[in-house]
Amino acid sequence: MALRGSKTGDGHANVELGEQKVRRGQGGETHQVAGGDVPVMTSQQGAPISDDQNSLKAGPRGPTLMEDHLLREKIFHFDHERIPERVVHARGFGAHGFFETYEALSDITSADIFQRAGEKTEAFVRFSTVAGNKGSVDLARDVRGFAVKLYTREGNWDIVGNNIPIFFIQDAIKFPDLIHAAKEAPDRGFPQAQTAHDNFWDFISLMPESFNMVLWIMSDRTIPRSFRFMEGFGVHTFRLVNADGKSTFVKFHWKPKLGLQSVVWNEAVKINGADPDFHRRDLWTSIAMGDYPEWEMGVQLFDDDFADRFAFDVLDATKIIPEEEVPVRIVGRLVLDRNVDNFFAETEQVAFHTGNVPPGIDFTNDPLLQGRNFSYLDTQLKRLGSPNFTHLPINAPRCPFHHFQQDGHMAFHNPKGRANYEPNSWGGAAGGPREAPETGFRSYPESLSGEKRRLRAESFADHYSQARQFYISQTKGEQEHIASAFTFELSKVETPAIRARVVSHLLNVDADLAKTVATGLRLKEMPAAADAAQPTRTDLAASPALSIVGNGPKSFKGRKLGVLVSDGVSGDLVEGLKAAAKDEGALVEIVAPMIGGVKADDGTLIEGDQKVDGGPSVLYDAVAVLLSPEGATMLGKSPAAKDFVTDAFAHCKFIAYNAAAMALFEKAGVAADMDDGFVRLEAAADADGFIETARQLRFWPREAKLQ
Ligand code: HDE
Repeated sequence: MALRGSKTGDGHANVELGEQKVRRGQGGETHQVAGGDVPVMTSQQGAPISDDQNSLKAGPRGPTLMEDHLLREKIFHFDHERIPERVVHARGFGAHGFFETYEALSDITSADIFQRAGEKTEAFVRFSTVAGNKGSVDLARDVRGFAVKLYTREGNWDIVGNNIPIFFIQDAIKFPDLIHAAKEAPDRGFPQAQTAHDNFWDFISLMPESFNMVLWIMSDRTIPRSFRFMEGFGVHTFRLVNADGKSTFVKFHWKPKLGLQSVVWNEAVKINGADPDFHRRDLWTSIAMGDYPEWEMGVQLFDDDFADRFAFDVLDATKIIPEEEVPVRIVGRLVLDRNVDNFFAETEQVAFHTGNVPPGIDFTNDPLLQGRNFSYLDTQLKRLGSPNFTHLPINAPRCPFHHFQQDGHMAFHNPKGRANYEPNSWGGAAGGPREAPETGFRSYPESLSGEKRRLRAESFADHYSQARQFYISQTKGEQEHIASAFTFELSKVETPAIRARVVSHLLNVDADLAKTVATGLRLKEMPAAADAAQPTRTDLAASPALSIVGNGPKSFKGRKLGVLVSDGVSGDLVEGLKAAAKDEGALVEIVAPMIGGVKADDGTLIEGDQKVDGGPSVLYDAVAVLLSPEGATMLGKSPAAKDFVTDAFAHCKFIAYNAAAMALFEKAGVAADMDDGFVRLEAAADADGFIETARQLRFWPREAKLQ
């Protein structure tokens, strides 16, 4: 069998295939090549293909023949490769892993996953941004989706959450408006993947209920350093129901083992240019390296009494329950330990649905959750094209499943035998599956009454108190970031009246914040405070759990150090730094003038991971600049090398350096004795001290001086 397609002189060939033989085996024809057997290429129907380089023609320069069934099949399939992207959360990245139950919760829920301590359950997680299209950038200022599918022994359980514990709106009927306003304007098709535009702020400023969420999205929560360093939340109040039918309210949390960390806005903007895939690359790489990201599952459990006592309605998805009021009990862990084999088959085709709950877990009347339960099946049908999307391996339960649903596009698992309905009298196995009245899913029998009306409960009317509570729970630096984010976003709003309207709401949150933003925008005059359905409560105590900086990890584990080097650098120093980082569980990348690397003073070659203009310091958590005097002079002429230093400085990163590096610093307008964020390395032994210092992640005191 000829493999080479060079018969007509097109020059194409599978170069690795030199000497080979074809043989027939169980898996079809294979070629024996140096590296083992590779399968013979076939059509979709399994027919072996002799020439995949040339279409069928009448003469070498003649027209292509309509008869070419192989060309037709190949192009036909290609033309149909795309499916609709998700209407929200289009850009995402997923990975496989497992959930491990720490302790049995059988007194609280009959959910099988919580019955046996130490049990592991297969899991798939998809992280996402909300507003951007599938090809948009990772560091958009946006909420991150945190959707977890747990393949439990009693059916799939999807916790379709976000990295922020609340939402913009209280009622599902407003969701299409919210998303329309956030996504690109319909007339011009932009701006993409950002909320810094008129439509978003126009809508938001007419929806006071969104203001708690607005404070969260203007915080650094929406520019996480990586998926690995962010929390996840189920958002709504759910129910856990035990075998006796007793219900306990629950809110779900995911706490990252590596602690919380975000980037700063100027850094996010630059990362988007330097590496639009920053977050997906980070997750992929850490899993590929065996550095498995991990989160602990926490539950906030409470009863009707607490719900009645609590200052807000537990059915209102725009409110948190502070951890200080209801502690988060840790009940298990989620580990991501396997990258996908195929992005489309797994990450793109995975179908989450809030309605996927096993027995023992149930819903509440949160009107947003109720709307979601209605929505997700529609979206799966639209995207995946068939009600049989559950037959796809990524969506299929891992436990046995039996029902009488049948047919439809792409049906893989139709019921066997004659019975495809019930009740039936065929008896025994021939009769097919039967209900399980005792153990099957039973909705919690909450008693309900009320007039059928389009109403919003009075208990949902306080829109600002928790926004204020969130704001006062932040460190001073974090508060400044919030003010800058508002100022930035509103500066992109072209209509001055909308800018002022947003500030009118901020007056109900915090007068200083409103003033800072108004000043930053140069508003002509301070607007009056927006009308509030209920006055802002000032008696809610700060919740320390809400600060990112306050809950930092104090470790450089899982972080990335970028080392800018030149020819003549001390090989010892670089090795010392690499060893210290490795001991901490951190990653090092060498940034060199050329990708081929540099020659160290001892003659060894240090290979480059990035060329200097491809490895800007925004890609790293801390940097080191280790140069020879000649190297420093040479890099002093490179804008990319100077940006490496000025950006690391401006983004409050810890900077290790050797004496020679100071010549580059000078060219970059940065003095190494400026603050304690600089650490001088004289010898390899100093490296440990630097990594220890870098555990603080950022040298925040510098920020105040930069203003
Ligand atoms: Fe979603 N949401 N959503 N959502 N959502 C979707 O389902 C919807 C809401 C969330 O990685 C869609 O498969 C409505 C809140 C995540 O595949 C769609 C409402 C929260 C993901 C949909 C909400 C979320 C989605 C689009 C208001 C946080 C990505 C594609 C009632 C708790 C899942 C899809 C993934 C996806 C509808 C509100 C989280 C259209 C109607 C609140 C993480 O069905």
